[in-house]
Formats: sequence, structure tokens, C-alpha cells
Amino acid sequence: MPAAAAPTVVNSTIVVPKGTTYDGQGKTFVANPSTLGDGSQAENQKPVFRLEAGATLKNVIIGAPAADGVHCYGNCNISNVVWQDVGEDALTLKSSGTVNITGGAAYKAYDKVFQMNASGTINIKNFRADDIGKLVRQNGGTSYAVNMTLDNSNISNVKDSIMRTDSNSTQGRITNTRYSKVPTLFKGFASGKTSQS
Ligand code: DGU
Ligand code: CA
Ligand code: CA
Repeated sequence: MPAAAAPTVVNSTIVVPKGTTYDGQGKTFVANPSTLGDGSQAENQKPVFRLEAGATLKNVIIGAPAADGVHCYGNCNISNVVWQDVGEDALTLKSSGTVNITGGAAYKAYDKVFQMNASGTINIKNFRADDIGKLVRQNGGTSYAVNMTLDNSNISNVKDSIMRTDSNSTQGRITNTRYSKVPTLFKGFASGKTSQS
């Protein structure tokens, strides 16, 4: 078996311009801890990838340290991206839009995987997550609306919940998903704002 390729060390955030696609071709990327962040729970680390509106990131493995993962400014598509060891968090929506996550996985998130810091939608399908705090978290104390969906996924070893919000207008929907050791599916949602089938 050939030796695995050494990971690419990212010294400054890789920017994926508006409307373009970055195909990592299965390569592994890690943050330089002294420029982007060490992947601990310290806030204000920098992302490994920054996606501008309408950008796509695909076929990427993010290894450790993962710093602040991926930031999306508006709509973004994330296809077959694996976080082997989530850093502060895996992906953040920084300005309103729709995040589509298809395929891929996230492992070892001490706290949050997907962080929603703006209104919009997050659609997660064909995903695997194991050993995480929460899969989707709307920024604590915010009241804008987020639409969260999870479909055909496999989620295990969760400390807190799959979807969590403090907003009465946010909704969550989970379909066709397998769980193991998940204490709570939805936390903080208003009544009638969740569904599971
Ligand atoms: O007050 O806003 O953890 O984007 C707390 C902060 C915090 C965010 C979030 C993030 O919720 O920094 O990583
Ligand atoms: Ca955080
Ligand atoms: Ca963060």
C-alpha cells in the first residue's frame, strides 16, 4: 500500500470566490495552529476555508487541527467533506443563506458541528456524525428564523442534542435517520416547530 499523502498545511484561509467550486480531490487539509488556530474551544480562530456566496466545497478532508473549519457567507454547497476532528466548530453560516451539506461526516466535536450565526436554511443529507456535542446550533440567544433539516443520516454518541435553538421561529425536521446514543433530538424549539419521521 502506498504511504498516505502528507496533509496540506493551510497557513492562511483558502477563499473560494463567489459562485465557484473548490474540489479538494480527496486531499487532507490541516490548519497551521499558529496562524489559523489550534482547533481548541477558544473563540475567534480563523477558518480553513471561506466560501463566498454561491460557492461549493467538495471532496475535502479536514484533519486536525481544524481551527474554525468552514465559514459560509451566503449560500454554500458542501459535498463529501469530512471533518476528522472538528475544531472550535465545523462550519458557520456567517451571513444569511442556504447551506446544503450532502455526504461527508464530522467526528469528535467537543461542542458544536454546524453553527448558524445568521438566518437561513441548513439542509443536511447522507451525513455521518459521531462523538459530537450538537449537530446544529443556532447562535445562542438569537431570535431570527432558521430552517434545519436532516435526512438519511447516521448520528451517534451525541452529548446534548441534534438540533438546538433559542428562537421560537426556528423549525427542525428529521427524516429517515438512524441514531445511537442520542439523548435529545430537538432542544429549545417552540411547540409544533419540529417533526421527525
Ligand atoms: O456569545 O457569539 O460560538 O460562532 C457567544 C458567541 C458564540 C459564537 C459561536 C461561534 O456563540 O462565537 O463560534
Ligand atoms: Ca464557538
Ligand atoms: Ca466558531
